Amino acid sequence: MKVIGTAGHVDHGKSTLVLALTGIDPDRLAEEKTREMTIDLGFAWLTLPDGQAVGIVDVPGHIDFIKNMLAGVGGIDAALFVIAADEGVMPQTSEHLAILDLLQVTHGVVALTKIDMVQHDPDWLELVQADVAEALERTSLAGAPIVPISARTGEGLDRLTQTIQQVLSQTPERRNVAKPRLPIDRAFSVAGFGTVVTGTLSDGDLVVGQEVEIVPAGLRARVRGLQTHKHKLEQAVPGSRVAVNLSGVSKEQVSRGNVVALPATLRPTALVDVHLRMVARGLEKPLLHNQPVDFFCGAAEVAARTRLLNAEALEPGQEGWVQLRLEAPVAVQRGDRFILRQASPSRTLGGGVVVNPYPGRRWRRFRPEVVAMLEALQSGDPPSVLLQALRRQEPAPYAAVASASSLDRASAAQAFAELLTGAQVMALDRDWDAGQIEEGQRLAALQTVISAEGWRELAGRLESTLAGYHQQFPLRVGMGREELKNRWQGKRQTWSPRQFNDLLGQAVQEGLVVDEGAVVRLRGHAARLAPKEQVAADRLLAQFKTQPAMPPSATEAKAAVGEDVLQWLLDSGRLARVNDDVVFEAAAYDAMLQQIMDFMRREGSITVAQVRDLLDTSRKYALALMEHLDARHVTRRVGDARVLRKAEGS
Ligand SMILES: Nc1nc2c(ncn2[C@@H]2O[C@H](COP(=O)(O)OP(=O)(O)OP(=O)(O)O)[C@@H](O)[C@H]2O)c(=O)[nH]1
Ligand SMILES: [Mg+2]
Repeated sequence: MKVIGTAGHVDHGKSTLVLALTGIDPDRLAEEKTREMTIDLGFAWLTLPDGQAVGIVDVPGHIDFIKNMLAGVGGIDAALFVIAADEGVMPQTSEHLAILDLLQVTHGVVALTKIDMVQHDPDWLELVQADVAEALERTSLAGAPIVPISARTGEGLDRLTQTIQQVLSQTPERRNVAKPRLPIDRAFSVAGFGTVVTGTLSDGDLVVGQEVEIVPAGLRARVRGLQTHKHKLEQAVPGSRVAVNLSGVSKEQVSRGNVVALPATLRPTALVDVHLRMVARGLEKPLLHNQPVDFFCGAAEVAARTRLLNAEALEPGQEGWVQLRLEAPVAVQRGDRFILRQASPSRTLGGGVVVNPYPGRRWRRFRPEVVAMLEALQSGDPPSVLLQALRRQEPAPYAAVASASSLDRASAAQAFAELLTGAQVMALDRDWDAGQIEEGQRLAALQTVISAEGWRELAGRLESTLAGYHQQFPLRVGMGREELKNRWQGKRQTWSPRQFNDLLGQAVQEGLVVDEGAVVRLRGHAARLAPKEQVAADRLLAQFKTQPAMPPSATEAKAAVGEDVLQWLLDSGRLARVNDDVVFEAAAYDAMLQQIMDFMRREGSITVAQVRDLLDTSRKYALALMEHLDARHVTRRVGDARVLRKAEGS
């Protein structure tokens, strides 16, 4: 089903035309009859020659009631733009046209009405037509058909209905994503039925008996009955004018601007990121940062303040990114179109599209990354939206990225799968299997998600950090893990140990670095001694080998070869450190450990004295070895003796 909305200057004949086309007088209020002027929205319907029924929303033209006009124009498929031939383009002709343009209403018909008033002057009609065509230029209604008519004589009305039918045949089908939204434009009560709300339904069907939520009022109600064009229905479809009889709420609890939706499908928000286009002309001053404005979206109206994200001020005709802080929550969605106005003097400032209904926080101004994120969101393509959210905080857990993207769960998961397939993102979690992407649960567990670009940057930083370290300490095998983590993550981030391990694991897997356990080095790095140092090192090692169980102390070794060479001997695995001062030659260390283990397996336990005798060493070395094994949880002390820990012994 389709809905058209009238527009045009006060008294130009909108309501009269609706009556002439449909037989229904849209002006239903007593005050409207006495003042001969539309004050609030009126509703009617028309059966086109091809048999399809079309809803009509009739709006007031008077500037004082422009808010009501804005509440009605939200959900229309096409505009019935009414211009009186005798007056031509007038102030609200222009303002309504600007509003339709900002709302991107791209389909419409111009009814050039009251031609009976200008019949004496045929040139005049031609002049006005040219004028109107010019006014439409550079708007979303450029080139719309102009049909001269008279509601009084009936001249041109048939052609007008034909043209409406033709224009509507070109409008896109309403989407149905099973998430019905009915922005309430009227709420009243009917004796014997109770509360009734009306609106133009979008995005899904409403069904009698359904439980619904009124957002942002936060009320639950049940659909007791449905009507479209005064006909009872069991199910209402998107794009139709719907009256919903609600049980469970009173008329006083619901008002224009609230939205009827299925429970928990629409979350209210009081902070929205929007792309704003300013009206082309008619403003004395540019829009400023922190300016009070009125925000109109759907049938809702709420006061707001601007936060200009990429401009000091927005001049007429300019576009920009704006965060709006609303004084009360509203139920809006990404992609919804809105209008910004100032109350006094009454002016339409601009309008555009809600790009991010849940920014969650105040953006800092003039941040390229914020603008990039909003641009991606506007492009509407979920993968780039998700990628932008990831780029802002990577490496990050999947859940954090998905939530920052403001995509719904299913689209985020789908977008992530696409990005993975296209190798634009990586999930570095060691225990993750990309084959299981379907499982939302598994996605939520991912801790280390990064974009391919982000990874390249990190890999580059890892390489330069380690290269610098190797240059500074050529004799060291590599950099300690803790120090590496601090340098690699930088000052702005704190990675969890798990994230660090995941990232390092990726670098190892790619062959960039070698993980030596305590230290990490670039693959190409080999600590090499100068010839003189090599001689000293060889001499020291020979000394260790001649007295393997009672070798020189660390202090003596350091005195003999220097700190760097000693460290190199330790890092390269030629020497093994047992405590601050006790160091063994590596092979000797392994052999002694083996002897101790064999003894314990055979005898059940071992004392320090037994170690001393077994290895033919001194008590100092025996004790150092056993304390070392205790510290490594290989052994456990029981009285004077040591036994193997369970895990080792079994
Ligand atoms: N001569 C002539 N008068 C017309 C025609 N259409 C409307 N009128 C008269 O113009 C006056 C205003 O018509 P309305 O239909 O109330 O105008 P409107 O655009 O709905 O006005 P608002 O809703 O207040 O913006 C009424 O007195 C109508 O009788 C027409 O085709 N010919
Ligand atoms: Mg009217």
